Amino acid sequence: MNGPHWTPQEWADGIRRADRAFLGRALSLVESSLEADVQRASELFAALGAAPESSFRLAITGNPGAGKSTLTEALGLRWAESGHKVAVLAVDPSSSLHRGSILGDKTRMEQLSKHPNAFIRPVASGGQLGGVAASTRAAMALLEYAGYTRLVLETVGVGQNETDAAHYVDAMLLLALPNAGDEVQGIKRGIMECADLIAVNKCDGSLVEAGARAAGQLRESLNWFGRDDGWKVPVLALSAQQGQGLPELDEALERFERWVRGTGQFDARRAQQRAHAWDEAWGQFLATWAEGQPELQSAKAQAKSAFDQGQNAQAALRAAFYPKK
Ligand SMILES: Nc1nc2c(ncn2[C@@H]2O[C@H](COP(=O)(O)OP(=O)(O)OP(=O)(O)O)[C@@H](O)[C@H]2O)c(=O)[nH]1
Ligand SMILES: [Mg+2]
Repeated sequence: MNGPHWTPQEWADGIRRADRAFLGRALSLVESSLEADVQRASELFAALGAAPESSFRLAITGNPGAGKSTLTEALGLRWAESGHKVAVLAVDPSSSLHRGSILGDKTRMEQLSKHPNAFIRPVASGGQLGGVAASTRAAMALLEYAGYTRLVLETVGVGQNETDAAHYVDAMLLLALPNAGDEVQGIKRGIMECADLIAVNKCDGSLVEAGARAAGQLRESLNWFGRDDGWKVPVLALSAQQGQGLPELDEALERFERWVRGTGQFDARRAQQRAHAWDEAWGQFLATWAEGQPELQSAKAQAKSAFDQGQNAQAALRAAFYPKK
């Protein structure tokens, strides 16, 4: 990224006063995998110091078209009006193909994006199936340095690693639809298991009754997932578009936040996330480092050719890296 030549200190100051130009560029910086950008990003984080971890982070998941963006805008406006500083990271599946593309019409969050207390950022899913970009953690940290207190991650409701979002947030909200029970909705077991709250959206017009039925079915199927932490996952009926059920959902989220903080679960989850982040960073660092080690690379090539000739991969690697004297 050919950003202006701000010093790391200038970057850091700009971000701390939530200057949108600095913040926008910093978010692009952490998305970039160019060596020069990775270097600049690490200098920036060094200048910023320890992460404040000062926000409450919510992921909204659900099948395509469930109303995630509509709900994000409605909830976001509510929070922004009440004085919260709200930041939205909307994972945009298309932007892995068209880097830097702006959000499609329906995900633009027209009103929220104009609110002085809100900041909306499309992020590329980077081709990851779970729809959470690898740079999400760094992006969230930047938003916290800038003073945002509520972070919403709108995920892509497709793919095998949908539950990945749990590595990044304090609460998972699943959006379902009125038409049927969970099997018919195609909600996967993993997603049901990690949802802290469920809302059946589009409970308006002719769908009010069907919505109530779907909520009942979802409540019943939750009985199959014995959560042992004591939190009873609420299932609410909602119309993100009309606003019915929105205050109740907001209240349930607050109740969850009090519960998660009060029971120590919050700290435990963040600790797990930090451990996950460390493993991820170490793995990436190691892989990049190994690329630059000729001896490693030649042993690896030797192992690979044994593997290609039918040897077991572990056996081939061990033979190449720990040759018997
Ligand atoms: N009737 C009704 N329609 C809704 C409601 N919420 C969203 N919609 C409509 O459903 C469609 C999809 O809404 P989005 O908010 O874009 O859904 P999404 O889950 O963000 O979709 P993707 O990001 O593409 O996965 C839009 O046409 C919305 O206007 C609702 O509460 N009631
Ligand atoms: Mg959307």
